[in-house]
Amino acid sequence: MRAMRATWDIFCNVVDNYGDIGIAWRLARGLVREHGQTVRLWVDDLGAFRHIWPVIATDVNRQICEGVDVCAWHAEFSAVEPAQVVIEAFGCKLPESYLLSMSVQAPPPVWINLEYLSAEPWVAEHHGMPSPHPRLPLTKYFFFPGYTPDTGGLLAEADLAERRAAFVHSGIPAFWRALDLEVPRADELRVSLFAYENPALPGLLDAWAADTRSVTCFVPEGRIIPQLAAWLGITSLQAGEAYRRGALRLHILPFLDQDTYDHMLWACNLNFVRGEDSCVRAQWAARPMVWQAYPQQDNAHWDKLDALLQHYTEGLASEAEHAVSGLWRHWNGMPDVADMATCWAAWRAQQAAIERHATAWCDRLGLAGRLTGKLVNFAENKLKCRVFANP
Ligand code: TRH
Repeated sequence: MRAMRATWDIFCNVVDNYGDIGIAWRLARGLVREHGQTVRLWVDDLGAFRHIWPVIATDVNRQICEGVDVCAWHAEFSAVEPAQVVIEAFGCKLPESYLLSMSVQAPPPVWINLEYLSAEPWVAEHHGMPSPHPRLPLTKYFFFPGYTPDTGGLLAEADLAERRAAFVHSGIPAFWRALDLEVPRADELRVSLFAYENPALPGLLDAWAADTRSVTCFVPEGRIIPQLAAWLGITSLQAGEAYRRGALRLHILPFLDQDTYDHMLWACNLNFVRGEDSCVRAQWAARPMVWQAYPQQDNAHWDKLDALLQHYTEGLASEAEHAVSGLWRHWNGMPDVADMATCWAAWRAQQAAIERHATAWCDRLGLAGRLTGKLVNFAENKLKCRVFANP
């Protein structure tokens, strides 16, 4: 059934890094392309946006990109008529004047706070909960992405599996050649590394350098670069450079656009990812992965990590389960874990089982449902109720 065509305003305040805009952009594109919605995306940091989507101009107030009306969100917010559905991404505060305009609309817009993804059990209980505004006649709903059908599901395009299968079937050699890199040798392990600063990094690089088979690691430019340079004993590193230490070859890449980054995840044998969006993309890549959770105060992210690990390792035999958990936990600085050399050796010994599991996990992920479609249904149901209440 075709969804009702509605207007949407998505507000994205870039707090840190690329996850906020990465997710908001994926959602905006999906709403337009797959659900025929009319979308305005308000972004307060077009520079961060341009990093993941290089055609974005940073010096204009409005631009159409992939059918999305991309608007610069300035502190001085000019009056605009609110859309029928308003998404505040990750609890960003809507401009006061916009909120007031929302409150005098009849019917009022459907107002949704899109929350961060977590595999923790409380997510399902809170998904869809209303919160009336203390002063204005408005209600905000909390929409929680998640890994089970009773949550908001996960971001994924309808044709994602099909595109990935076609790429894996015939696109991988061309992908490496386009980056000016050789096609992998039969016993070589290709790894992508996207990470925050991490005290566990030198141990991991040492383990790779000491591996009995070749390990090639690709690092898009970012926060981990100074630590890599220090490990290499040099003062700086730039995209295009390559180094060899023992079995390890390191390639520094430019930061890729969001779609090319997907190809990287599909082309590698193992992906180190971080935060939220790259974590989900790595799961959809059906390749083994190691997740670095976004560090939070008092190590609150450890609960998030354990919650995902619990889901993710379901169905793995105990040795493979220990190998995955050990590497993830060590990478996230958790206590009572073996040293990195031991964790890496355990992972290597279980690699084949972990690879099979990554494919099975990807097939299971679909059970949670796709976030964009669930959000459209949620908004559509609320809109229908409002139309009937305000004939
Ligand atoms: O950049 P992040 O660390 O973003 C984080 C998280 O979302 C975290 O949960 C949030 O609280 C914090 O920001 C504020 O990691 P994340 O979520 O993986 O986002 C990275 C985005 O960058 C994702 O959309 C993929 C994209 N990307 C590229 O487009 N090209 C690249 O080369 C790489 C490495 C990533």
